[in-house]
Amino acid sequence: MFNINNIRKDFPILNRKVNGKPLVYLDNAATSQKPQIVIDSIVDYYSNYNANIHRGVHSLSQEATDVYELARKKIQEHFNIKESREVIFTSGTTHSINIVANGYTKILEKGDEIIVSAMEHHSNIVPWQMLCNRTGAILKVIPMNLEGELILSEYEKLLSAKTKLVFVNHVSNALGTINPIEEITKKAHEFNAVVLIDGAQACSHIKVDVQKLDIDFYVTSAHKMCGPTGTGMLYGKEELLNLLPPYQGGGEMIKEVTFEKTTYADLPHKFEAGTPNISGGIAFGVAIDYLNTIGFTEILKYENELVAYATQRLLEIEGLKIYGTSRSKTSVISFNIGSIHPYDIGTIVDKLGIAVRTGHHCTQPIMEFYKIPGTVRASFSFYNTKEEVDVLVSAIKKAKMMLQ
Ligand code: 7TS
Repeated sequence: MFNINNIRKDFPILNRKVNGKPLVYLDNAATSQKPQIVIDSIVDYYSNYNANIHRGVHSLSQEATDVYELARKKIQEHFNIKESREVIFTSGTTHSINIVANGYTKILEKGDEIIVSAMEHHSNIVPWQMLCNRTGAILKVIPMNLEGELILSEYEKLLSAKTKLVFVNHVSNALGTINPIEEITKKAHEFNAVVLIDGAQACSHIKVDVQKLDIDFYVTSAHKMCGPTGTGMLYGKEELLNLLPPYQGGGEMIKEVTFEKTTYADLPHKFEAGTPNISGGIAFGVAIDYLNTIGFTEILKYENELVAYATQRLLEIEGLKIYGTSRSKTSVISFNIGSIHPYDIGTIVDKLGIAVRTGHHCTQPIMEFYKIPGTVRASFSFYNTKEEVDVLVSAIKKAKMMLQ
């Protein structure tokens, strides 16, 4: 049973005050808070079995390796990934995307086309622009409508035999739109294009089955899923990962090294050079267990109710405009009030203990589309409450009075 009071007790930070007021944390799209069980798993690793992995004959190293590899298994099962070697530990979504973008340097040819969507985070735009610069490939953009939905008829027009790669986020961090990734993938596959889905904003709300959706690459960050920063995942179908050269050279990614020639290790180690974030990987697995114990059906149901309530309450404020009104959306509400600068609203509500993000949210093309400098973004998690929404709404009313 979903019990909000018990859930909140799992997160020690939710008890603290900020600027003398109880913390109301509504910046979950930037990073989620961490339950005690995840924090404990990091302390436990460093207190009890800290050792380097995959290399020691000694017991401590074996133990650390086993727990780390168990975390890989948990990730594999959670995303219904066929083989554990298709799970690459990375430092996060940005790192995962860069591994793939770098890998396609030798595969793409001049004139090949790459499609991204109009609502990508900069980390799902810039690496592909850099790839285009290296290869002479051309970047095309799926446009969106005013509600913040991708225009799929335009996407279909962009697809052709020249399309090699398609990159779309599962959920937009600035608008909350849930994109129809199954349909996008199916259409791309009709042209033999490879699809990468940026799941950074989706994985804390939606359980993803990469085999059912037939996704080629799926990337995410642990820190958005109640896990620690500095850890993430690159999932890729084995045959695609095998085509890519390693991203970094170093220890643990080799089979044999001589001064004449190096041969590379098999998956997943080919992409995991050097000592990884061991405690981070372990805690990522614990975070996934934690989310599954609460249950994704329960999480989504609760969050949908919360966001519906927050939307209704925020719209009581005269002049408040929400950006991102797709029928299919999750826990993000981006808004402005008249010509008041979002930064000013963010600063005033912070004095009242409320954490929201203001600015362009690393999605400048979206801001350009709406012709605005930025938005105030309240992003919700399953540990937020309707009472916190009420605190936000009164704080914003107060800010509006002060700023108008
Ligand atoms: N893709 C999306 C959709 C994101 O929302 C983010 C981070 C990233 C990629 C990059 O993730 P990282 O873990 O590698 O940094 N988004 C945000 C945000 O909305 N506010 O702060 C970070």
